[in-house]
Amino acid sequence: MAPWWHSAVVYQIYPRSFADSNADGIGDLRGVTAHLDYLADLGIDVVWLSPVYRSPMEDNGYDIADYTDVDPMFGSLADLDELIAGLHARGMKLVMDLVVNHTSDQHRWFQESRDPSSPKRDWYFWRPARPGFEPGSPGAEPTNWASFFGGRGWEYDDASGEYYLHLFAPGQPDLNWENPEVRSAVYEMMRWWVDRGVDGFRMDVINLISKTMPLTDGAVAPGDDVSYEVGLVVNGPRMHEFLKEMNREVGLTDRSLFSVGEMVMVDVDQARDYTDAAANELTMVFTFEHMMLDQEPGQLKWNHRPLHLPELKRTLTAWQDGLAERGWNSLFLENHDVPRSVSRFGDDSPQHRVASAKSLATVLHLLRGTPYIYQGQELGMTNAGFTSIEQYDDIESRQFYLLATQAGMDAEQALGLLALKSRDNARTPMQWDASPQAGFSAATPWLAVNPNHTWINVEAATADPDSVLHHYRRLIALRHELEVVREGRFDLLLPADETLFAYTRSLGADRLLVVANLGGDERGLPLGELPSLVGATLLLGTHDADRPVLAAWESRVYALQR
Ligand code: ISL
Ligand code: CA
Repeated sequence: MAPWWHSAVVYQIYPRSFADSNADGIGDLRGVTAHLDYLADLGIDVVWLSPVYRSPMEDNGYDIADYTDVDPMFGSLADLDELIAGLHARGMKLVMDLVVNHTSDQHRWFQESRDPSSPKRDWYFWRPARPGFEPGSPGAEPTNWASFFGGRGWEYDDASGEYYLHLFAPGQPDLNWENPEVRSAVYEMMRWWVDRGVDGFRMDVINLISKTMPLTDGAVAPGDDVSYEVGLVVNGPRMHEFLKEMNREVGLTDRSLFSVGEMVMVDVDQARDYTDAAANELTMVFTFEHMMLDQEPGQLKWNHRPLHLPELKRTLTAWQDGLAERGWNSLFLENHDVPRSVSRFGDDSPQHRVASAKSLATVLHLLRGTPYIYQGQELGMTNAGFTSIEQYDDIESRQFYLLATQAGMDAEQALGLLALKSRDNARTPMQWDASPQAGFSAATPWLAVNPNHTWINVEAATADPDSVLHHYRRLIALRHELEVVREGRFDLLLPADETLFAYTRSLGADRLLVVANLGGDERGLPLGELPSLVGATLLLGTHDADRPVLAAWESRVYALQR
């Protein structure tokens, strides 16, 4: 029998932006619990909750100071128990964010580790300065590794004269997974959550936990930012060993728990090894190859270039094919780190927003794998539209602006790139209704609501049978109803076409055709290059007409005659 997550649809909640129950301008757990019927009506099976743990919030909770407590900003453990009960009562599951590549520098493990004589010194990567360099002087970092957020990956600690490694912000020191005490402390914490009722984990940057020992320079001159070399920083030699151990020690497979590994810079073959059921590691990985197609190859996301549709199709197809026999895919176009898909890959103008959001959803949700919806995506929420640096909150965005302008980029250009790529595009408050703060909060929110909430919101979308929201509801229902959507074979059609995305899914005698016009001009249906539509039934479409022409951003799903 297929594992339960083969029919599941996941909804990601970024709690600080979802719903504020106590009018302090910040979303919280009771806010989530208040909206569970909305998620159940949509057809959601699993909620992935971004971090709510105690945290100084340097990286909005991805810097954890206490793994077994809720930050007062979000509520209490009792509130979390209530959320779990509310989800379970509606047949939904809860997946917690597990951030164990690093902790916060406020975590007591790290506080103890600061003392060189502490038994926890080795729980993190403390290293002396590069030989021949004065500790703390330019270029003295132990290796040339960079931080994912820009700048150096090492922070100098005056008190002990050594550096600690942080692949993200200085407030996010990397845990040393080579140390078995670290691993057992993490597994114990995971068991604690499972015993509390959670149904699985989304594992933050999990393929960074094994680094190649000893830590050495990457293949660029010291002082240059190292490219994240596979095997050195990413996908290190003990990854499979650590994941198998975690699975066994926490009982992930035994208890049929959900485990999705967020993995940067992983390829299809590696992903298959991580998610092969026989390996007992992860149920699926969450990867980014398709999210990097609108940046210059080998460069940072700020080196923007337009998406070329055939490349997106080629990448998605490689993952569909590569994880067909063994392994399992995650399907997503949005999370809390990337821009809104309708602004990025669709057309968020009033004329095309609804159709393009629906058609992007269609081509994604009918692939094979587990679809993820990021809060507000089901409304066709758009990028933030910020125009000044003060409007941004995100640590990565602010760091980029600072470093880029220091390096001579003019402010206009930096702001233009932020408007395209900042993580805050995804983090503006959820738009519930047309009221002044979008029904998110009775106070001024921590990040501004998008002015377009007056027409893009849950209340309006619920009332409109042609809304993006109702289209998502239908896509989810198709997955629940049709085995061909869950398990069918994927075949891409028209690979070189620059605006049409078309494919079939086949299982036994059942066959679906998905065809979408991902462009702003009307397109003829190339009937000669598609399977015959004679006797086909239209299961779902974005437009009323059943003509041999696709309108701008129109998509259709047909059940084909055998
Ligand atoms: O956000 C990114 C680039 O804009 C990614 O490189 C991101 O840092 C990477 O996908 C890892 O993300 C995860 O870990 C980070 C955290 O900031 C992200 O929010 C989280 O999703 C560090 O914990
Ligand atoms: Ca609140």
